[in-house]
Amino acid sequence: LSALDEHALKELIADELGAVRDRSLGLTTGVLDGAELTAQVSPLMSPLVWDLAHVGNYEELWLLRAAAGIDPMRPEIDTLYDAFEHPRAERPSLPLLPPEEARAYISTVRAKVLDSLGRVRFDPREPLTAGGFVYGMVVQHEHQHDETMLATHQLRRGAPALLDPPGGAGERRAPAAGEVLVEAGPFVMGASDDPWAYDNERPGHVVDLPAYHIDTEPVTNAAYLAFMEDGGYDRPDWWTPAGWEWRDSSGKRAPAFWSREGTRWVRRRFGRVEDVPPDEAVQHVCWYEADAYARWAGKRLPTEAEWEKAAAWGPGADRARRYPWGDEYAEGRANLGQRLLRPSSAGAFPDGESAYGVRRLVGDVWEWTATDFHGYPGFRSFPYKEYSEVFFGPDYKVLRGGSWATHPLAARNTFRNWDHPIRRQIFAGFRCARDAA
Ligand code: AVJ
Ligand code: FE
Repeated sequence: LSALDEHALKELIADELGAVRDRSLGLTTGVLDGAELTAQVSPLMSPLVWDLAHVGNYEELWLLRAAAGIDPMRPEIDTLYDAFEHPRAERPSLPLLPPEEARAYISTVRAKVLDSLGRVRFDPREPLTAGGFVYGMVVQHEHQHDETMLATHQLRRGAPALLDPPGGAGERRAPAAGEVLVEAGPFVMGASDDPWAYDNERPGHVVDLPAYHIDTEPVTNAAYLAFMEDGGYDRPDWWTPAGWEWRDSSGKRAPAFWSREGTRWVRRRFGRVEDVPPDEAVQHVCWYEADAYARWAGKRLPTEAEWEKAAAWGPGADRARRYPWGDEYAEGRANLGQRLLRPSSAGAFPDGESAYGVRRLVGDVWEWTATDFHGYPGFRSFPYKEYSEVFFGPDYKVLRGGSWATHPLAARNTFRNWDHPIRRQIFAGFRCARDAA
């Protein structure tokens, strides 16, 4: 990105805006009828028609009003699509634009954005547009909502609406050895010169870590099942007090969407019921479950610094990589971008391993870390506090790496996601770490 001149960058932006819109429409249009788009499948989620108009309204605010100085198109609807004015549970009772109107609104916004793109100057002294930042922010935002819409699809009941894409995971080799040692020493955490990095990834700063071991692959369903069968949910010593309380009050004893059929474990995935695949990365577990598993295994969750060093650094490295395998995104190195509708299995994507030999860090499942969500030293909110700053504190745990549903533009070694430790609807799993003796 940094290497592109303004003209080439604008062509890339126009292409990426088109690609993300195709994706959003593919999750909403022609796959579900108007009633289903307007319905709420869970109080945790918005009606899909809210997400659809919200991405267009966000685009209007940032690309038409802020970047291009164009007057509001429909200021009266701003309040409906402001995520802070209306929590998700309230959204179905708002006078939302019906599906046809929502599509018309977002496509009008888009036409005006493409029309004004050529006139907006990417002034290096103007942080909003430097390097095309605000356009990158809007593209990433829509991809993030597409992932949220996939979580809504997964929660929904009824006949399957989404098809598994053709192609599959590609080559699978023997899983890498159980864990690797990451030697003690400093690395550069976060981003300083990535023009599309979010505020919470900045600034890049040196972090010095003691040596640790980290799992080479995410924890599989088979391994998680071994924890369950060993009384994982019945022994308080493996759980934190808050985790044990969650286990009591929720009554959960298996990952979300799993159920027992005779002697087999099956799972519901986008409306289809199938055997739980043993080698696939476990997903739909909350932080408390991941943390209890790690203690059962004699390990712990990695801190987010440990996760990022394992992904971005390497023996003898003097700079961080953008992805585990190198600086450029390359198709086939990771299970990203909805190329599958599920995580891959241990041994898949061997060419995506990091310099330390750690696999499937990016893609497959978001990985819970031990770390609460906070700003890095020298953090400055940009361009608005409600993207990340208002979430800093002990209520949210950081997740890293992106899932199979995350687009490559919103998945990089420095990218940070966060959620409450009880949440299971996101595509999250984990891997373990331990101190080196
Ligand atoms: C970064 C995934 C926690 O969905 O709440 C979307 C992303 N921010 N719109 C969220 C986001 C504003 C955010 N997460
Ligand atoms: Fe949003």
